[in-house]
Amino acid sequence: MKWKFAVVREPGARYCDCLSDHPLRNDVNIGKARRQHIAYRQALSDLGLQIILLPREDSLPDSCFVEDTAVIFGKKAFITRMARESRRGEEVAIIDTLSNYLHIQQAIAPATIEGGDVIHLERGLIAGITQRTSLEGIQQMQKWLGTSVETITNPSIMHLKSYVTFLGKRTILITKEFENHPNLKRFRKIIVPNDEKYAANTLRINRVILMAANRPKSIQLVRDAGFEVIPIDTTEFEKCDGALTCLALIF
Ligand code: CIR
Repeated sequence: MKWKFAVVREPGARYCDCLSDHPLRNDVNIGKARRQHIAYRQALSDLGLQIILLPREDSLPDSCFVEDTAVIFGKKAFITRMARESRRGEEVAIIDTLSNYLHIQQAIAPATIEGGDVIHLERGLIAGITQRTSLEGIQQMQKWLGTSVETITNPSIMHLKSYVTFLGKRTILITKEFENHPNLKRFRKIIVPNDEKYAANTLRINRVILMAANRPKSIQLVRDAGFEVIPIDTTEFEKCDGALTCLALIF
């Protein structure tokens, strides 16, 4: 599957009120966040993706993290129901946009699910049952998308993809604590150093891997494993508990 489009949305006026447990959450620089967002969009565009830039949502602090609003597979999109009240409503503009390209269905309460919990493999998906995603959310998604979905349960984490991402070529980048999970046994694993856990969230655009620029040891490990890596500055998204995949819906 070759990705063609990236839906993105710039941080809005209330970005500094984002949900976050990061120690630097009160130190977010919105001007810098927007500059980093422009560079991110440019990198995706340079890789051949058509950028679909949504208007800012100034009243929704976390609305730049568009990944969480939908899970796309083939010609279908499953619109999620986010766990946190303050994020509900982010999906409205996403539905408007995606319905121009894809068949859409929405999650039904009380299920919750967020795109940050869903790993796309070459065939099928792996989904986390976490603080943000329930088993029922995954079951609804699986029914609509009609593909195989394996699960990894860890109720203490926010999103699975902060710990595991798929790089292609049967390889995953992963933090140590998930290394021995039975549903990940078949993959070649690259383990991020303990002081670079944030690096585990990578964005794969066809054959190229985007990685957080300030995690050099992990970048080197991925390059040594034969992947092309583009480092991207994400400091102002990290402070809001966001990373590279969170900022785009790719299809
Ligand atoms: C949140 O807590 O919901 C946002 N501040 C961060 C969401 C990050 N999204 C992602 O990992 N997919």
